[in-house]
Amino acid sequence: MLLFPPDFLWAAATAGQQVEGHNFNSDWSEWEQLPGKIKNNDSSRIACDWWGGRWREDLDRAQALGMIVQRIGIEWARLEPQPGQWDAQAAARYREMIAGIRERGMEPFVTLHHFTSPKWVAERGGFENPEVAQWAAKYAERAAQEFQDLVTFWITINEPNVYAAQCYFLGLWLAQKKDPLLMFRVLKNEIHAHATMYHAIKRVQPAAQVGYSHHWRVLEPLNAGSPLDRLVTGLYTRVFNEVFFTAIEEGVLRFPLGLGGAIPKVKGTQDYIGVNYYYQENVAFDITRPGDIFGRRVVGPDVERLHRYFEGAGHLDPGALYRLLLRMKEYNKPIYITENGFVATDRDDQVRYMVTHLQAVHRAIREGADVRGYFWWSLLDNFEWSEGYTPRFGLYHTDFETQTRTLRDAGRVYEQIVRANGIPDELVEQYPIKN
Ligand code: IFM
Repeated sequence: MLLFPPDFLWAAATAGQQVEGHNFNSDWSEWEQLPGKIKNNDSSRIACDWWGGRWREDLDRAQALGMIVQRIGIEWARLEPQPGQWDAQAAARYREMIAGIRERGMEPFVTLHHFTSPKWVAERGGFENPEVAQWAAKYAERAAQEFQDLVTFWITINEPNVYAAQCYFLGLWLAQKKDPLLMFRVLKNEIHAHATMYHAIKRVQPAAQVGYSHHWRVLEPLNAGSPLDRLVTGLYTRVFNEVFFTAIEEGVLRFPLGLGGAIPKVKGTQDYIGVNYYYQENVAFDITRPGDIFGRRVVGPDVERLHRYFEGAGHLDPGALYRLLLRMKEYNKPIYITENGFVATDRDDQVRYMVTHLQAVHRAIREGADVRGYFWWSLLDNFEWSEGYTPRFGLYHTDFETQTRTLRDAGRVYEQIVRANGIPDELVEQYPIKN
């Protein structure tokens, strides 16, 4: 048995817009109604119906699997539907939900911003507007005042780098702009927003543990012998993986070409490191793509098949997670893997992914990485942004017509691991880690 440390936090994660439904006041809800934005014209109108009360039965399911933590999101758009106007009813419903996590013996991790903002924020320019840092701080302060007796662990912003890239570099979501310089501005505003949220929470609740969830995409040159592939990979790595993280750790904004500079006020604004990791990707130089800073992301032939299930799939590489966790050691902070997961397919890919990636985590812990928790994405199939209901990451299958849930093999295997606080030998033998 590959045992994990005692008190290791096992969890599954969810996010507000993806499970709640009925969230009509967010920028995403408005945007997704435009034709062609979401695959199959799906919408998050009902999603998993948590706002209709189904959070109760799904938290029962999490408890039944033996989870120690439940990660959820709360929606800014519900809590502050107009600037400065706090919705007491929405707050009361979230209180019930968060208390419900505790009542089931689990610890809540609560995300404040998971890609979605109130419409009024979007109308004022959203993260393009530097004032967003002040708006977000007020929201975070109010949320901390409201829920401080129930919540110790806060995640300010989920995957700020993904948000900036999807909306301002790839031009796929919400603002749908393809403008690298604007993406830098948005990243900078997100960095400030995170830091002001951090300080706002700490003022109310000094003992809170506050961090954010960074999406790490391990990027490697398609052809390691090509200087141009290496150059463009370095650029992508810097912008996607490093800028946000080093700003928070070092107080320096390291944009390429010397753009950026010192921002000492944001330094040290994370009590733990939140890691979201899914896969590795290759990057090739491509002269025909100036708008993509001359880069092309390449997906491996081994996972082409998986595109039927999840278009984002790159190379599945548990070794990349292991290397990443070891690299995080130098920051001397607790690490929580706030997301890791894979889609259900017609084979055992989900279980294989889980068991091999957990072996990578175990190996990193054995070699000194202070990993304190692992949160599978996701507890149940939910609304996967512009991919709609096609990719299915759940430990539970969701039938969106009838809202019935069915436990998958991945859920059964996860329960076994969680209850044993380790990976049983037979699973390691069946799914050995290759790198
Ligand atoms: O569903 C998303 C989540 O909202 C953010 N991280 C990646 C997940 C899978 O794509």
